[in-house]
Amino acid sequence: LGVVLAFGMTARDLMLSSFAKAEDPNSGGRQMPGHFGQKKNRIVTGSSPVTTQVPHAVGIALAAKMEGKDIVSFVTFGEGSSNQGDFHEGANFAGVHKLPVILMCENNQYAISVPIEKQLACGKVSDRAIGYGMPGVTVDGNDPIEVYRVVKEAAERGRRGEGPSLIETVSYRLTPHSSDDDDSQYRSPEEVSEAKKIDSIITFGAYLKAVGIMDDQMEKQLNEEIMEIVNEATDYAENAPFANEDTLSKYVYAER
Ligand SMILES: Cc1ncc(C[n+]2csc(CCOP(=O)(O)OP(=O)(O)O)c2C)c(N)n1
Ligand SMILES: [Mg+2]
Repeated sequence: LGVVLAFGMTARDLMLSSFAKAEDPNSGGRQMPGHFGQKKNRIVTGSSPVTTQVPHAVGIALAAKMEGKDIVSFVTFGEGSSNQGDFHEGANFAGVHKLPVILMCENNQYAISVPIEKQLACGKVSDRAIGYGMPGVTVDGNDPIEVYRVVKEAAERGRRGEGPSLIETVSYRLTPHSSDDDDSQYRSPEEVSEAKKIDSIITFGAYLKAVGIMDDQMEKQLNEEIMEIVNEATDYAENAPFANEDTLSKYVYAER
């Protein structure tokens, strides 16, 4: 959500997707929420099988290199997804051909019910970078400034023609994987409540106050403004029409 909001998607776009309405820019209400795609903001739609997006991003970077375009493609995936073949094939191809792509693994320490210890034989996801001839870094995913710094560095590297980078951002999944998932079966409530204390909404807010950029009044105002945007987007999307039946077969293969 954070990434696509930064790329220009709006709260209204996201709510239209959640309510599966016709005006949803991601898929016209066809895909599950979270399957982002929006041409005007250059967000390429993702598929449901995890990690298919990595070869897609590498292919886009290859096209950019062949066409001499000054772009860097950016792709995210989970730490569970970093065990799929698609990650390794995509990373190897990008490394061999020095393609301008940033591979960002959002390590939230769980793949549905499987904890990180049962996912990786190496210590960190970023350890894998050396095997594919690219730099790999692990940063605190709850620290927005640190994440910004390493992504900026990776983008500059890509633009200079030096090839891909692997970034691992470590955070924690604060909710169950989905509404069908009972996370009390595989982790303790204490573990979750400890992680909530270091969520970046709290720690980054405290940092902004400590350095004198934000005060309580500004925080209150910001929260009220955000709430207003979210409420407006929710009302708009809830009242928007569903797709008409005669559009049922649209976008399955191609539009003529
Ligand atoms: C190829 C494939 N296998 C299984 C699934 C079912 N599935 C959806 S999300 C998920 C876990 C992914 O974990 P991770 O990559 O860590 O991402 P997270 O959800 O934690 O961000 C699984 C197994 C899938 N979508 N695709
Ligand atoms: Mg995960």
